[in-house]
Amino acid sequence: MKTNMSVIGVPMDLGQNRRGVDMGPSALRYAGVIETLQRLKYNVNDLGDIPISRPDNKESRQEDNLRNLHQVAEANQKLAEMAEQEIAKNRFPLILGGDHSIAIGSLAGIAKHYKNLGVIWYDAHGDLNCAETSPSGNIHGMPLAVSLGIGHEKLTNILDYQPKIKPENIVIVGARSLDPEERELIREKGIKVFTMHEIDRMGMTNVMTETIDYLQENTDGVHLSLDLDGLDPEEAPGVGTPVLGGLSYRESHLAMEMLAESKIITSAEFVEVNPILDDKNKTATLAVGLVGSLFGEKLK
Ligand code: HAR
Ligand code: MN
Ligand code: MN
Ligand code: MN
Repeated sequence: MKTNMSVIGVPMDLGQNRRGVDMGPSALRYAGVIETLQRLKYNVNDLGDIPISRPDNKESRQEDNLRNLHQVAEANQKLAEMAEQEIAKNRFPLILGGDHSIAIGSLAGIAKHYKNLGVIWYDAHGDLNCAETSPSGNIHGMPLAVSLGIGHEKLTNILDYQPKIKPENIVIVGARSLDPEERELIREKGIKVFTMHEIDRMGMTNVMTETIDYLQENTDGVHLSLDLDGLDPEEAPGVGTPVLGGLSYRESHLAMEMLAESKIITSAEFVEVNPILDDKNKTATLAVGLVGSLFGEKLK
């Protein structure tokens, strides 16, 4: 991994309807994310937070089943430009959310630099909806579909190219809440998914070994998009859409450590930390522990 790193905070909560996730970047900084990276000898440039425009009351109502479309698109445009620039400077982009709709901008900026960007989507959800299939109208349930070129033009065409990624370069880990049409899309596109069922049966070691082997073969970089709701809500309670039966702290540490060893990760984001719903910053603290493992923290 590169020694030079740029941290970008994205205090976004408009991709869903629970306030508080906009404070995710602060909670992660408070929990010591920057100090952790510095201790691991990274040269860290904290670029601060991207400004997010608040919608006025009229605009905030759901339109075309895409809540806050304009503000979400605008923020993701800024994020895409910034992520793109940091990679151009040969710096590793580490993005702190914010709700998961920010993966639209991260991937738009990052994928520009790769022919075959791989993506590990560590999440309870598939985030493969579009306006036509979404049960909620929340854009944080759509970023993976958007990156495949499926969805509203304002989202799919950020930085004027699409799709950002190919279905065969995606691995979803931790899925346990997939909507019917998301399952169909997964089948149709042949997206690799390790649901909780497979993780229970195979164990995390085998899951990550397969994930790493699979992505190493055909990709020229791998983005880790880690949604904290991939973990079990008992260990990560500070998330807006908790789903029982998730990945443990230990399994997640192991996954991060295996990724560190493999050296395949070229960009990353940690999203959906909501300090308002949290228990004394437990979830942000856990997330910072995972950041440490991903970037090479060792026990001995
Ligand atoms: N699938 C549901 C929807 O589209 C729930 C999505 C919840 N999403 C996240 N992101 N927290 O993973 O509304
Ligand atoms: Mn998600
Ligand atoms: Mn999720
Ligand atoms: Mn560890």
